[in-house]
Amino acid sequence: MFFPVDYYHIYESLSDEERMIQRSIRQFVDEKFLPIIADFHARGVFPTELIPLLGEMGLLGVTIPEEYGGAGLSHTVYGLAMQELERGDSGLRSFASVQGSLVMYPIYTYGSEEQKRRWLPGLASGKLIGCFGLTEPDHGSDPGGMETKALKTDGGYILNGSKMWITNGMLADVAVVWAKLDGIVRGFLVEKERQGFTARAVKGKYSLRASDTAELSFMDCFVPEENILPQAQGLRAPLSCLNEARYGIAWGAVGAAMACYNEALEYSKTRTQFGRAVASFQITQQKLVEMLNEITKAQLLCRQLGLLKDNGKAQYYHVSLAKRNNVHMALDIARSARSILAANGITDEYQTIRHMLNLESVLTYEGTHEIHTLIVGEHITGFNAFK
Ligand code: TGC
Ligand code: FAD
Repeated sequence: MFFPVDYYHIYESLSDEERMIQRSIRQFVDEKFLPIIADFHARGVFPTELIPLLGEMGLLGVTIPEEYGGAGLSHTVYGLAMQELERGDSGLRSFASVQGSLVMYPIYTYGSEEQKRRWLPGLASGKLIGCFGLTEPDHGSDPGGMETKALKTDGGYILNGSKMWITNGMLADVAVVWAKLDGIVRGFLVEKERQGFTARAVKGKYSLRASDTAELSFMDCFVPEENILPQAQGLRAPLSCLNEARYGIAWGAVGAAMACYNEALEYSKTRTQFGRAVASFQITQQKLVEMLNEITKAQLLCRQLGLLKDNGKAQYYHVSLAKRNNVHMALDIARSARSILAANGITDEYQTIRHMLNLESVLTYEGTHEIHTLIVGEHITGFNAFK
């Protein structure tokens, strides 16, 4: 049973509609997702049967206009949605954030009218699945060094190269692939059946087990002229998509932290040692208060970031600060919660260790903790410390 964590009544400042959406996603996670996640996590697969439901609830492309099948809602609603989904599992939020922010957003922002009409409604309903290929085996934090190349040919382009760690890569009907054409980063829509395009599952993950992760390879893969994203020119285009997804992660991580805090709090009240509830020991209380303290600060950060974004004032460095803070805080909370659950906390009878392991990936993807430090560091000092 999840008891909403809202020590400062932050969510009371939401509109009735926003609170209603928050409640309905919370209910979906409690009723449809939490009962099955331990099994999917153990088997290392994503629960694909929930995808149509995610579509029906408007969780795929929350901010994409309704005329293209999206929900046409605010960034604040998008954030709340990601928070509720990640309270279930980071893999569930990953699915929705890749589909919405990394596939639908670039098609909507950089695509032709035909591309938008062809892809967005199907992606919004979950009938089609997409993935986003930026990272390569040898280029993670430094995507500008990518080696995947596109060569102009009659009627289209030939792609060669590979992409690594791609969420939804095995499931995807279409991949948004970033490659250099004449030295400039461009985006291409590659359908799964294209000759020369293969996807191979990444095995052996201890983190984000209930998420599909793949390596994509392109060997003389032809894509027609109409598959290039006409408005996407340069590294700025994929980085702008990351801003959208990082924003959702900043909210999502708070959901994972709330799940861990809630579980540790409830456990500590019923678990007794030395004839007393472990919640009655000062050190346990200190851990719980630290958790609540950090969650409350992160909630305030999200709320304000959402308002900035809805008012068109959020900059990429605002997003980086929130992603950096909230994911790090969530991982700390997961570890601290696990210590309260002690031995029981290492099993899948409790959610905490699953969140803890997932958050190791979340700390790394969408820009590592260090990269976000340097993004904010460059903004406040004016010195670029990347290279
Ligand atoms: P740099 O020279 O700084 O910038 C190149 C051009 O891009 C502009 N720019 C941005 N534009 C929009 N949003 C941003 N956040 C931007 N950051 C920079 C910049 O102004 C410039 O524009 P122009 O017009 O002058 O050319 O680029 P750099 O090569 O020095 O790299 C900068 C750096 C390190 C910050 C960047 O590359 C970076 O963020 N690295 C981290 C890579 C990353 O986050 N990868 C994520 C892959 S996708 C993923 O992980 C999905 S997980 C999904 C899930 O499962 O949930
Ligand atoms: P590296 O870049 O090799 O970094 C290694 C270490 O060096 C890190 O600690 C890093 O912070 C540090 N470092 C690097 N450069 C600097 C510097 N200049 N200063 C200081 N420290 C530095 N990518 C996609 O394109 N699409 C996806 O859908 C996707 N999904 C993912 C799903 C999962 C489960 C995971 C784990 C990753 C996913 N990624 C995806 C890839 C992810 O974005 C990269 O892993 C991430 O950007 C880091 O790259 P890397 O792992 O190659 O680390």
